[in-house]
Amino acid sequence: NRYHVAVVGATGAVGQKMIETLEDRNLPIETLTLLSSKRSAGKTVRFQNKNITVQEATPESFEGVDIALFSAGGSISKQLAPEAVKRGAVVIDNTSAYRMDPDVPLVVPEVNEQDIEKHQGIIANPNCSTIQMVAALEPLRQAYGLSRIIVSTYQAVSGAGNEASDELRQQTEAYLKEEQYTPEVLPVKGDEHHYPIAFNALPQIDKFQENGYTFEEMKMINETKKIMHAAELPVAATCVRLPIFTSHAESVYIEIDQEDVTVEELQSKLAAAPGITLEDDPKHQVYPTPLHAEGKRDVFVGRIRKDLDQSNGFHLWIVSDNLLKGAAWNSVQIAESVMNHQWFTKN
Ligand code: 11C
Repeated sequence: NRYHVAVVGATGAVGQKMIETLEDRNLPIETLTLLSSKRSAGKTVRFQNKNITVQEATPESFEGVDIALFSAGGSISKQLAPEAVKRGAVVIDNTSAYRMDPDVPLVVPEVNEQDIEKHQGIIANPNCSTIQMVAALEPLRQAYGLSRIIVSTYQAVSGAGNEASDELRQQTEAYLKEEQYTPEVLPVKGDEHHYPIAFNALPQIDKFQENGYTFEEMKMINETKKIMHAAELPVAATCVRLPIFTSHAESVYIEIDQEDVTVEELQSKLAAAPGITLEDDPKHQVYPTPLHAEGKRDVFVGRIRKDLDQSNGFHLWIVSDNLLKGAAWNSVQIAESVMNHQWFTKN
């Protein structure tokens, strides 16, 4: 079987990585349709040695499409994902539009691939900072149970799109030349105040909610519970943007359901887990960093320590490329899984 695949948001930071990942994985793609807003339509993109012209996304764009990968913002997904489904496509949506919808599976293949089977046309791809955390914690949850998660993130600007990466580059140059600059994008486009990101740390990712948490923090909390099927699991998050172009890092504290588990046991579970690379050798200063994770598909884990006071508590450092496992690669993994499903190949 060969498939007709569409990418919506083809010129964005994640869309570009989706196209590269589809090519790298050499999927059975008969035709690739690249879609965007009117503004970006007309650009050309290389795929499998051919130039493909990006077209404006309309409901009719999805005629004959088998799988549509969406990453063009929540409002585009709200508007066009149902149109794609109506025309027979399976939508893999990388926005927050449908993630908490009870009829939409929210999937990290290493954790809950089987949820894909319950889809009704749309499968949601979680938020980047959620994906890398649950991928790393699931092997430990399987082995020892999990009774608490407290996470602080160190997130890259590319999570906020190409505009935010451009802002970091320009501000850094201006700062070093001692020139004036006016922040316009971060922390959140459209919010009243903007703060410099160059040489700074911003404890706000996405908009503040009524409860004082940001939407990014609430995504990490709510999505983790949904993906792990653990509505009662206590999760707390603090999300911080740093002047890093690519890869999110996370300091994660967990409590497991068992006492007397050793760091070495956790390390061996993670070393054997799919999609995880253990980089944890403090004697030789081995641990993951965002720069080193950039361009790689795995989730990297290091700095595993037992809490000094809480006998079932551990600290971990989790790093992954936010545009790959956090977005494009996880979406393509879901697409591969869909292609391998009996119900899909028969259609
Ligand atoms: C960030 N995590 O780093 C966000 C980007 O819900 O898919 C991902 C937004 C989303 O700004």
